Amino acid sequence: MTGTRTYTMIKPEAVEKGLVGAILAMIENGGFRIVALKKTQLSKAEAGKFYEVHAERPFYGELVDYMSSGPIVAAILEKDNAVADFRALIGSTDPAEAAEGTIRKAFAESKAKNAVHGSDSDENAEIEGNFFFAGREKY
Ligand code: FUP
Repeated sequence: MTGTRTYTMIKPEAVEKGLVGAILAMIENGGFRIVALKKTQLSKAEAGKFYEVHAERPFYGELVDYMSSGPIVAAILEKDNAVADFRALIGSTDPAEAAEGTIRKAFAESKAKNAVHGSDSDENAEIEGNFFFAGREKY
């Protein structure tokens, strides 16, 4: 069975550039229902924990610094086949490779500053959503 929820973050550079409304519009127009939504900022320790799976990658330190550098907008989204459909909507990690019509094609600056995060599995969607939201914040 494919899961119905995924987790996303609008990353610091996109929040700074005033793209929250435009990105949420693309998400809703893509057929996703917003289950939970908040603006917050990750501490370095929280960003480190969130991206723990990438700890051995050469870009980990920069990724943690960047993701804790300013506020983000966190959301849980709902749709049939949410994880795969949302990754299709956001496009490739590298905006140079992202397809026309995707959020990263429209708004990402680089592989690191790529506008949005999208969970890569149902299991991670649940872990990531629970990292940011309590039960009473999900509707
Ligand atoms: P994605 O799932 O598309 O967000 O991409 P990855 O899981 O491969 O990477 C996680 C995050 O690491 C990306 F959002 C941005 C960052 N990253 C870099 O900073 N440099 C790279 O070369 C690859 C990824």
